Amino acid sequence: MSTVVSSEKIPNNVDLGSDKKLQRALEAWQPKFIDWWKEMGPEGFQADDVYLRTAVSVDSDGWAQYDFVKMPDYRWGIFLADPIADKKIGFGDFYGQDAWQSVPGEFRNVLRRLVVTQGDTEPASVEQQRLLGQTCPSLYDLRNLFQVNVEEGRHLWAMVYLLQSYFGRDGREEAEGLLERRSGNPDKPRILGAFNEPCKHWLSFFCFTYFTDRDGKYQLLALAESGFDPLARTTRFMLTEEAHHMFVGETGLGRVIERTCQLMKQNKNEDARAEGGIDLVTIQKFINFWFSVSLDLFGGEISSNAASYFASGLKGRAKEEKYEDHVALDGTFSMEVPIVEGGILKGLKKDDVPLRNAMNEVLREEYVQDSQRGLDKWNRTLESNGIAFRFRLPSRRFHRASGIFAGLTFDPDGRPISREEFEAKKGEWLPTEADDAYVASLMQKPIYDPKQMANWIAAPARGIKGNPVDFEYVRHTA
Ligand code: BYC
Repeated sequence: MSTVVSSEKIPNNVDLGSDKKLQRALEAWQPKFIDWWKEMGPEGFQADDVYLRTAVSVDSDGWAQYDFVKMPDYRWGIFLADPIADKKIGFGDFYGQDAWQSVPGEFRNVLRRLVVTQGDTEPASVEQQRLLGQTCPSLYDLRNLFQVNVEEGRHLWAMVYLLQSYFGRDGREEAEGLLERRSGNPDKPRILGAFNEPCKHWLSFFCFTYFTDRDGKYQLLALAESGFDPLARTTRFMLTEEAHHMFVGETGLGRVIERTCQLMKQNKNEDARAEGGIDLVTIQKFINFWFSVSLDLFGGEISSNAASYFASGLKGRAKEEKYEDHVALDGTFSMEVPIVEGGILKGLKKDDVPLRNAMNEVLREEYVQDSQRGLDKWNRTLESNGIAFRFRLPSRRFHRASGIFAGLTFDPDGRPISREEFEAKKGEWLPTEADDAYVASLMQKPIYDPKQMANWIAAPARGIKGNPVDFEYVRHTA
């Protein structure tokens, strides 16, 4: 197992001390990161003690420690999963050859772009969530928000480490750029669509951590297969932290739904809004929104970029070992594609796409199936409460802004419809301004009393790391 050095300015298990040039570059970037964190990180809580998990090793038995820490003092470190001896490239044209320990020259630009795209999402999400603390439903949730935020910060460090160590001057410039772009800023937006969407309230936050962080899981699984070994090892360890983010989303939405059921039952018209809760139809609309913008994050259904990432061994499929053919030169992937004539959507037809060009869709398919699990669970809650409503994932064609369905109009069942019909019905399918305003209106007052929980959400089943639910997870000094 690799040795962890925690005493240095930047905790790490990459023997940073032996590479003075790299160490200096990262130490020069560190204060810029802290400035960015103070400006764009959680607003209003930087001086509070927060009960946080900090990665201290990559040992699966005890990789993290829990303690109170002020967020700007969080020990953001660099941790790579332990190396695998004699590691080989697991897919693509170089299948079976030795994994790369340095950047292969011919793939330098694409590899850098992949690392930058991944890295850009991490600070973006912190920016999207920076005001949420001010409307928190409980100290338990406030702490979970901050846990997610500091770990996204660590994931940024992970990508910056790769840029600074392996990509020379361009890498250093890209590392600066990661702190300069801003989520939702029209002049210097974040790279990918969903990371410029505002995350105005906690319902969106839970949908984001359920659906958008799950894209993160699948992208990281695909990068964890990379033939560029430092990227594979970095992303493998990031996945350990990512699991908690999706837990926050899944249990967060689960608790909102549980509470809605309670409120519906106590109202003679089953009207959750009348009881100050979030009705099921509104929750479904937010699911439709965040699921569809997260589907866009997988890239085009038919993508020569994806084919070349795969061919060159840079980005594989999630859990590549479960496939038999790791070269994927002969196979095809059957998918439905739109028939568009004269700019008008006429219908759909089946198409067999060369497998390598369909790699984004292969990953998206697994993502869709994984996303369904949460809905099945929430539907069981509805069932056990005797409520007839059921949540559904919309079709992957619905409300898409990138790929072959971009700009075309489908209903949530995936049926082609006219633009007029879409416009007329979109308020039934996607959150309206009024829905956003209603949900936000429930969250005007933050709950800082550890004994309390907002009315619109049920308490969690248990607290964190054996502590009670009403533990003071954030010592907030207002
Ligand atoms: N928005 O061939 P195409 C996470 C661009 S989330 C805007 O269709 P490709 C996290 C694309 O860049 C995981 N632009 O797609 C979650 C390309 O531009 P260029 C993040 C988009 O390249 C929560 C062009 O359209 N990780 O970790 O096969 C909290 C045509 O591209 C979008 C990664 O994404 C979009 N939605 O696939 C915190 C992994 N989609 O190059 C963190 C690294 C596509 O022609 N990234 N475009 O200028 C990749 O693997 C790929 O870049 C993508 C796109 C899968 C994103």
